[in-house]
Amino acid sequence: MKLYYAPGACSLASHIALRETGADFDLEKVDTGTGKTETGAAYAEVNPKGYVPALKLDDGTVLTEGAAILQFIADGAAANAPKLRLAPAAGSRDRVHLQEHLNYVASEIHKSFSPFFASEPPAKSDDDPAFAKLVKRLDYVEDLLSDGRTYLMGDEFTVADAYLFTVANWAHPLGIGLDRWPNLAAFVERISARPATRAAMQAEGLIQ
Ligand SMILES: N[C@@H](CCC(=O)N[C@@H](CS)C(=O)NCC(=O)O)C(=O)O
Repeated sequence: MKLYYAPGACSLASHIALRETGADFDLEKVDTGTGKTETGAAYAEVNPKGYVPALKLDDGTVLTEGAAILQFIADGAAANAPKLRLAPAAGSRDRVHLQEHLNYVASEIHKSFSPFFASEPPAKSDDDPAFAKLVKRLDYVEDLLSDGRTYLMGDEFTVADAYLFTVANWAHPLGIGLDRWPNLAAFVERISARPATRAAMQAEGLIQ
């Protein structure tokens, strides 16, 4: 299987999850600006949506949408994946809670960060509506983590943590201090110290 990614983009969550499972996979870097992959291939032929991540399976099937890919990885991308419990069992109530987290990270946090990557980003000030929205979305996870839980779902690391880490970590390159969200800041530190996270970030050239 092959993960199409862009360094530090939301595809990092899928990359971390793959490394958590010990799955055998290849990486292909995508320049979403030019639409070309590092081998010179037209990325639109892999994923007509044009964005990362995409996961191409050995039978040629291409999976898209980070939240779906993460659950695929948790459910069985490697033989030992189900044992690792990176997602609660499909059909369980907890699985729905995981999907709530994945969807919240995708549609509320991830997309609230997006305007800050634009060539003319909004002001990082509480008076700015885009920034105020991001603050509100991060306030929610700060509150959730304030009960002392280690991970979004409690004591067990899941693929939702890989995704929340990936997007919350964007605060650093964007110059948005996480000091006002101390529980989230500690969460980001915790996930960044995991061997799979470090290995994925090293492979993407984000850390030494
Ligand atoms: N709905 C998609 C969104 C993925 C997405 O926003 N990918 C960004 C990187 S974080 C991207 O490739 N942007 C380039 C583009 O949209 O052309 C998902 O959840 O996987």
